[in-house]
Amino acid sequence: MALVEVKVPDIGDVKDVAVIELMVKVGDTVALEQSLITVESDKASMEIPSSAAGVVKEIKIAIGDKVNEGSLVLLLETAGEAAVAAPAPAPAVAAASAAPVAAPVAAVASAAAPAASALVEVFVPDIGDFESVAVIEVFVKIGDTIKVEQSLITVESDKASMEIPSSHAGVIKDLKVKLGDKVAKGSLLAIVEVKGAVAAPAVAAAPTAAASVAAAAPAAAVAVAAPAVVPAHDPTVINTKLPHASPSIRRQARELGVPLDEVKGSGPHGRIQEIDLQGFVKSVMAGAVQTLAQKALAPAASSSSGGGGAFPGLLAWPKVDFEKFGAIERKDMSRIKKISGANLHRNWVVIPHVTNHDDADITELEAFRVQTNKENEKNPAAVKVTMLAFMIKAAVAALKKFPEFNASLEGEGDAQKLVLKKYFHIGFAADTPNGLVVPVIKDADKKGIFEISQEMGELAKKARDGKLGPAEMSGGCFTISSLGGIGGRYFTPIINAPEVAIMGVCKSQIEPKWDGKAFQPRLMLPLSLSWDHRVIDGAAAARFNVYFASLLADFRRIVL
Ligand code: CAO
Repeated sequence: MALVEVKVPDIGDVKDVAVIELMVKVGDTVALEQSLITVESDKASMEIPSSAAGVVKEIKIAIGDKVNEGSLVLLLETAGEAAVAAPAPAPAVAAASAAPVAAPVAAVASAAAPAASALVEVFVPDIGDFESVAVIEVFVKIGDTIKVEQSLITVESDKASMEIPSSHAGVIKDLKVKLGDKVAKGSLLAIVEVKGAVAAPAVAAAPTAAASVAAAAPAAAVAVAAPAVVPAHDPTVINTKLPHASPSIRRQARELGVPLDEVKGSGPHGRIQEIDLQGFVKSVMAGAVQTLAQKALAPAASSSSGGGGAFPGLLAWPKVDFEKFGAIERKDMSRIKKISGANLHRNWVVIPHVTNHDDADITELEAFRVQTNKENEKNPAAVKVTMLAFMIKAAVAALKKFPEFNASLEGEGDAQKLVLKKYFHIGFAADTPNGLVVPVIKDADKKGIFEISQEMGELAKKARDGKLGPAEMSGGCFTISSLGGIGGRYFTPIINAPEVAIMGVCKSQIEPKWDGKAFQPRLMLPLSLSWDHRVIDGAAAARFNVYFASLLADFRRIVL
C-alpha cells in the first residue's frame, strides 16, 4: 500500500482553469485514467484523469478552485509499494490545448505573387495531444462568408471538447470534413477564398501553433456555450446552445437518446451532472416526465380516431420527384433556420396559441416621432427615434398592468407553477441575412426612448453582422415582432417559449375613422397579439391589446 499524489497533467497552454465538477469522493475506488474532476477555461472544458488506480483518501481541491499543470488533485491509496512522492502526471491522457490556435495556411494556388484573391487551406491547429477527435458539429457550409477566428467545427474526444476557429476570413469554397469524421492536428478542414491574399508556397502546408493567434482565438468551449443563434419566435437560448455538461455526460446522453437540453443541471451554473442525467432517465421511464418530443406527439396521438401510436392515421410526408416537373435546385438550410425551425415547431405544437388582432391609432405618436427626429436632424450625434422604441415602452407598461403576460410556465402536472417576472426585458425580432434572431433590450422599464432606440440600432446591426452573443439574446420576457417597415396587415406570430405572449405589428396606414360627425384620416397600426391559452384568457388578451393601443394613441398615459 502506498499513498500517491495525483496531480493535474499537462493541459496545454491554459493557466488557472476552474474546477467545475468533482467526479469522485473520498472512499471511491478509481481506475487508472478514470476521470476525477472537470476543469473549464473560457476556451474548453476537459476531464482530468487519474494517473493511478486506487482508493481516494483525501481530495485536495474544491469546486471553484483554480488549478494548473502540477496542482495536487487528491491522494490515492494504491496497492503497490510506491513512495509517497508524486508519480509523474500522465501528460498525454487528457491534455488538450484549450485554445485551439488558428493554423497557418498553405495556398492551394501555386503562384507566389500577390493576387486579388487566393484559395487557402484551413487546417486543424495544434489541439494538444489528441490524435483523432470526432467532429460533432459543423457550423459552416460551402458558400458561407466567414471571419478570422470564426468557429468552423466542434471536435470532441472522450475527455474534452473544443471549437476550431478559422485562420482566415473569406468565402468557403470547399468543406473537407463532415459530422462524425475523425480529425487531428493538421487535418484539412476547408478551402477558403481569401480576398487580397498573397498565395504562399505550397510547401508551407504544415500547420504550426501560432502564439499570437492563439491568444486571440475565440474558441469558446462547446460545453460552455456554443455560439448561439436564436430564432425569432423562440429565443430560448438554453435550447440553442449545447448543454452545459462535460463531454462524457454529453456522450452518455447521446448513447441513451436523452435530449440533454431538457435536463436540469444541479451542478455549478446549472451544469448537468451524471446524477441529473440518471434522474431524468428515471423520471421519463416512470412516466413522471415527458420529453418535449413526447409532449409534441401526445396531443396528436390522443386526438386521432385510430388510437395508439404516434400520429396514427397521419399521412406520410409526400415524396415528390420534383425534377419530373421542371428544373430545381437543392439548397442547405442555414444553421439559424434549422435551429429556429425546430424551436418554432415545438412551440407551435406544444403551446395552445390564440391570436387577437386590433388596431392602434398612432396619428399623434407618429407626428411626434417625426417631429422629434426633425428637431435632431442637425445634430449628428442624435439617435433616430423609431416607432418600435415606443412600442417597447408601451409593452413594459402593459406587462406591468397585466403581470400574467410577463410570466413563464414551469414544471409539470400538479407541480406546475407560473413564474411571474419582476424585470422587463423585451425582445424584438430582427431580420438578418441568415434568418431571424431576437435580441433583447434588458431592463426596458429603466430606459428612455432615445436609449432604447440607440440600443436597438446597435443590437440590430450586430444581429445582421452575426455578432450577437448568447447573453444579448437571452432573458426576454415578451417579444415584439415588427413587420411595419415591410408591409402586410396582420399575422399570427408564434410565441417565443418560455414567454407566454408575443406582439406582432404590421405597417401602419391612413384609414377613415368615424368621429361621430365625419370620417377623419387616422394613422392606424395593426396589432396581432398571440398568447398562451394555458396562462392567459381571451378577455385578458383583449384588454391587453386595448390598453397597449391606448398607450400608443396617447403616449402620456405611460406616465399615469
Ligand atoms: N408602419 C409603417 N412604417 C413603419 C413601421 C410601421 N409599423 N415600422 C417601421 N416603419 C418604417 C420606419 O419608420 C422606417 O421608415 P423611415 O426610414 O422613413 O423612418 C422604415 O419603416 C424602416 O424601418 P425599420 O424596419 O428599418 O426599423 P424598425 O425600427 O421599424 O425595425 C427591426 C427594426 C430590426 C425590427 C427591423 O429592421 C426588422 O428586422 N424587422 C423584421 C422583423 C421580422 O422579420 N419579424 C417577423 C418575424 S415573424 O417570422
